[in-house]
Amino acid sequence: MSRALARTAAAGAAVALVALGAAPASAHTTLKSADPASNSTVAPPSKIVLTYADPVMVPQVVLTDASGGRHEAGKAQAVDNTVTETVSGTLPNGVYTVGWRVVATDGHPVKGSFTFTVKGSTSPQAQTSAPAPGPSTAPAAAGEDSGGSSGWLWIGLGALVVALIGGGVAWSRRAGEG
Ligand SMILES: [Cu+2]
Repeated sequence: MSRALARTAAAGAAVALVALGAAPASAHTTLKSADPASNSTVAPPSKIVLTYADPVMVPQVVLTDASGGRHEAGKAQAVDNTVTETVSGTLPNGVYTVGWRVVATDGHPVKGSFTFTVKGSTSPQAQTSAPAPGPSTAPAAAGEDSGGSSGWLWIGLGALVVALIGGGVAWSRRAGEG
């Protein structure tokens, strides 16, 4: 078996496992599409639109930049299967994380997050100084890390983790109040 074929087979097995694991015993709703789409690069959006497989209620959407700054304007609105969150102002270029939470008609809360990138914005960067401090913010200039992509990946993952933790805390607080 060729190496490529083996890799394909392994990937296929992994996908099958994931599909099996993700197959819901009860049908919670799922996010079908988003605008801006996950991992897309877009001009500054005026709103975030999330479309679910089922009608949803009690929507919560948090839009954070890489520094943790918030960019949503007002509360998210749910109409049938669609949740809309207005974006505050014009987003500067950068990577943004959308964290969302909804309650489906079966009463089960569902949440998730994704990122998108804003490019071609005329809005000045809010912060051009150092990114959020961390133990390894400065990768060695001439290290074995030949490409910048893995650095960006880590920054993105870090931002995602921060957003998830922040969102989780905010949501659990709100849940506690309610
Ligand atoms: Cu459910």
